Amino acid sequence: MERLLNFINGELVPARSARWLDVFAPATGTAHAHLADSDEHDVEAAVQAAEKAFPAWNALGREGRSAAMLRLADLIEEDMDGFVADESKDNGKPLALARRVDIPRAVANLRFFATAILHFSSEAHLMDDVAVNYTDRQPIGVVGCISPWNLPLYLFTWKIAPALAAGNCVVAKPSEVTPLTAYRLSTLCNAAGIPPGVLNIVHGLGPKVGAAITAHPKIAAISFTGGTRTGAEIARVAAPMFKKLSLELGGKNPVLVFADCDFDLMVKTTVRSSFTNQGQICLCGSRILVERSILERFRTAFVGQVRLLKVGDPSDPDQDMGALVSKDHLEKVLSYVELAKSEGGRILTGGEQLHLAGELKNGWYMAPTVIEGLGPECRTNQEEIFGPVVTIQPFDAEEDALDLANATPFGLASVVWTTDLQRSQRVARALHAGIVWINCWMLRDLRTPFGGVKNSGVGREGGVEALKFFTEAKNVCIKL
Ligand code: TXE
Repeated sequence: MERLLNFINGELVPARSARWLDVFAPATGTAHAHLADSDEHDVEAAVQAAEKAFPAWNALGREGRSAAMLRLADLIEEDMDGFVADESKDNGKPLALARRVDIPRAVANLRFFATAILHFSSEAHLMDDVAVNYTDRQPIGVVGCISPWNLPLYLFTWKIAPALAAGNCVVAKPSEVTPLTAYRLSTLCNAAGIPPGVLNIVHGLGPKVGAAITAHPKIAAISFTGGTRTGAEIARVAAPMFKKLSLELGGKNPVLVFADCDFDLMVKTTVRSSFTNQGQICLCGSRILVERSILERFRTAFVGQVRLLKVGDPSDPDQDMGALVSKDHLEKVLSYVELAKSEGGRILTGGEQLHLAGELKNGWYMAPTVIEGLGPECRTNQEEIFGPVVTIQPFDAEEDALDLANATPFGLASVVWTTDLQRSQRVARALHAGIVWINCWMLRDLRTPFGGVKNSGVGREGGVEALKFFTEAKNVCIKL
């Protein structure tokens, strides 16, 4: 079985403990690789390598760093088939989705920040003829990037790219559930001309490697995407050390459907926003709020289309959905279906594990699930499920829709379906969310601020926000 090694100081090395973890293929439920089971000693080696590499990487200047990152993007693109196959195998997502979204987006992340840094500039504040202030934005030094399993290479590169472009050296930890593509990327770094120690990838468990990165006194900033509980733990440890923190956490995103919407486009897109990547995207809409006058029409059309979704072999281009990421996660999602039933919910379709045949018989598949009949206060409508499960709730007036939409501790994304321009603006302003999509979903411009409010996180990623996060602003005042 393939051994996935750490990448420290430009070298592929096993964990110092010489221990290994199993990595599973969700499609078949079988182990397909062994992963370095690292700990604080490996993190320490990575931090030392990063500290040593920092002055030269910074001195390379934005053009030099940009060139190396662009070469890395090219090398990933040249190996597109390999990356796509690995991402699908490791995560259980359809191969076609990895080819259409995950890997091209990872390439785009690297190219975007490699070129954004060339245009990044800072402010000057003139005090009439008394003095001039300018803002000097310097890289922080050594930074930590911790990423989750749902969009593995996409979110890994979304963090390391701005960090590296801004001149930092990185100690990164991909999810232990889906480490394969970050490992594949590490095998290309030397050929891309990224100097040893600039990007270090330490594999292993969150409570060991992630916790060691969080607590390390020489890692001055942490960018994290993952569960809200983990985010709170990272903040608990890092805040008293006064680290910079960017936390992109969970969501319980509402989809507001008004009667005046473009009905067919709305239904088609809502099927996508509910079940893309088996519902395992923090931006998926999981609470569908429908104006009562079209409730029946919506229910019939939506459930009808959901029943047509094909769940099966991720490598078969005919399938719409693959497997859930792990056995534990499947069990967690199924337990929410039981909870929904006990809370009085009616399962309109799905609700069960799917047992496929042959090689796939032990894979972790689940039918797309639609639930109705639950109020806003129940746990099903309050907690992040992060799987192929959505609920439908009716509303009468616009204010009721907003009350329902804002009635959770989360505030990441929301979707509004209406052709009334005034209403769309009003509702967008009143939603407690970091991102509002009007008559669309997942339309992403990498320049825009990305992140959530309330328990969905702290800080914003994307564009200039990310470059600002990965630099420290120093004001220099010169008396004229
Ligand atoms: O996430 P974790 P998990 C949500 C989703 C999911 C739940 C748990 O609801 O069911 O979170 O998923 C590392 N210190 N999202 O368990 O544990 C971990 O190794 C430092 C939403 O996979 O938060 C991994 O690299 N790091 C989400 C990363 O944190 C720690 C995407 C995320 O893992 C750590 C994924 C610790 N103590 C899950 N413990 C989104 N919003 O996109 C774990 N990690």
